[in-house]
Amino acid sequence: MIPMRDGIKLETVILAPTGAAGPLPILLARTPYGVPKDTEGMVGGWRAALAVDGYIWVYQNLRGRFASEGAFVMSRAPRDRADPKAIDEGTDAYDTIEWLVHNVPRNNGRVGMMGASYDAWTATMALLDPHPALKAVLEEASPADQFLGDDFHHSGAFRLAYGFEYVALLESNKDENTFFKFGRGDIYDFFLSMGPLANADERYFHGKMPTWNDFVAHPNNDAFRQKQSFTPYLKKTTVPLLNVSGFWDQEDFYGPSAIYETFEKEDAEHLNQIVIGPWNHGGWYDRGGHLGNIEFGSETGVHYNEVVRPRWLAYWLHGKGERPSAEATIFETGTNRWRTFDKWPPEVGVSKKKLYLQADHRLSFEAPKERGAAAADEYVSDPANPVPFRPRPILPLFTSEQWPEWLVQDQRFVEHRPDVLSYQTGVLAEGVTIGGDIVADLFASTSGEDSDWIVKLIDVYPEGEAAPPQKDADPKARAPVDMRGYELMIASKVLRGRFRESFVSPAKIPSGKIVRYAIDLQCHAHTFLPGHRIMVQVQSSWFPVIDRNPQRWVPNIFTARAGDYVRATQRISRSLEAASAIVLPVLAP
Ligand code: PG9
Repeated sequence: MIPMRDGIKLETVILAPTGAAGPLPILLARTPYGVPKDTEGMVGGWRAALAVDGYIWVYQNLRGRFASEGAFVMSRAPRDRADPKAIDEGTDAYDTIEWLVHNVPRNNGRVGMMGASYDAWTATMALLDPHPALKAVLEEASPADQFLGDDFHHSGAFRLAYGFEYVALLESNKDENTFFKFGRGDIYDFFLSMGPLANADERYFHGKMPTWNDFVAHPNNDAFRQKQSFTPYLKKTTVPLLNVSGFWDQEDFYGPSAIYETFEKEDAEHLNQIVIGPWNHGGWYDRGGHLGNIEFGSETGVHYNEVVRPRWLAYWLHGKGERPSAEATIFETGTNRWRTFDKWPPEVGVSKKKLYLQADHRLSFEAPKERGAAAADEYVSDPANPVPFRPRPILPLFTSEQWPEWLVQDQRFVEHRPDVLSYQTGVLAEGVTIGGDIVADLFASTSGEDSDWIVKLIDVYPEGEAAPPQKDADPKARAPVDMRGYELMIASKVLRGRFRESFVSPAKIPSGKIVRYAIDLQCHAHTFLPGHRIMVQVQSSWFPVIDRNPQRWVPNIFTARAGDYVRATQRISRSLEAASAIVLPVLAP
């Protein structure tokens, strides 16, 4: 139980190797999920690669979790510096490091903080006031902004299924992680029959979940939310920082890129670097040869676990080896190769090319020729029948294998719904490689007063005859998957229309008017191979990963009533004057 400056004690476990030749550095992880209960959980699996160099492992429960004293506060905002008694995750990290370097026998005075997701967030928060002994921070999928792009909201749209399950997981019981009991097999059905969002609290949470109460009280990016996003506080790092991310991270893909970008503004000493692999949330811990049905041609997780991470830590914490120099280490999917860039997103050799939505559900690099309001495609978005985000039944997120792989799900399952528009290029004669930020430039109107716009960039695999079954196939190898016609999402994002101009002050959409929306689909590095097609899908619901937009104007969707959820007719424009397109960062071959 390590004491903090305000007397609160935090439950901490320390595991030091016996027989080490000399003093060792400390690797500290601070977690809300409970410290490991056995030594296997502390040093086994991917950690074995680090045992070669040797580290003292330290795991600590955050305030108010398990035996740690004090109160747990989800995404605790940085403290008020005018208050000398105030604490935050930065001070708790500082006080822990201070105690460790003075009390743990045979440590070498160097501490690294690391971990994934929430643990990565606490590691990054340690940069608020880094202890002098903090010599490396390795954040793997840290969230950076819970309103703009990480777990709880995407561009202001609420991530219903995740927010609901996560709040129940962490705030039902201090002493354990509690999985919400849905009492049925399909959460699409559960959330749809729950009705308006207000029923979540009325029926299940009864005002007892602080984070749910905050969702309701702060539906916009107000001062409370901005305070939780730490990018405004973190300007320059004096501690080497490796940001690690996965292109198909279903929880915190926004965070690492945002943190990296924040510190890049002032990084003359080249301390801030980024790695992005073809992973889901935590996928780098696995072997990483494939994600769902998508093969990567090599074991990308093994490469990261056995080469990239150990070398980076060994240099900064043991003073061993050469200083890892790559600014950005990025796995380009499609061609399936690791690449390094001097800058991420790259600027040299990149041209922003618009891929336009055209008549007959085509997509092409030429601007459309048609003019006028008739050059549009229409669908009805009905909150009573929202588009599922993956094929039903949709199982509870945290206790099934569906959630970690939903972003690589074949999108054919929705292609023929009348409320999903799909546009595609012809078969590509040459590959198209993209690297960097993808943005949808959407011109759309709605008969409603608010609307969600979801845009997906998809790689469509070639059709053709099935490969004959392999006679001498290794029975232990993964069975080959028929990938003909597979529709793989490369990037996807929602924009809640009310936030089109400001995330702070939402505004009604003028009904029936064409409005221009910039939808940030974040970054990717990918080659659409010859023989493939590029596809864009547009839709207005993604349920229940995103809550339903009522489509009638209400000041706060968390308090909308059943009658506020109305059908709306959506028109996606593809005229010369209002040319909807997806803007791709095309890399020179
Ligand atoms: N994505 C999880 C999380 C991080 C931070 C806040 C809330 C949720 C996690 O995997 O830890």
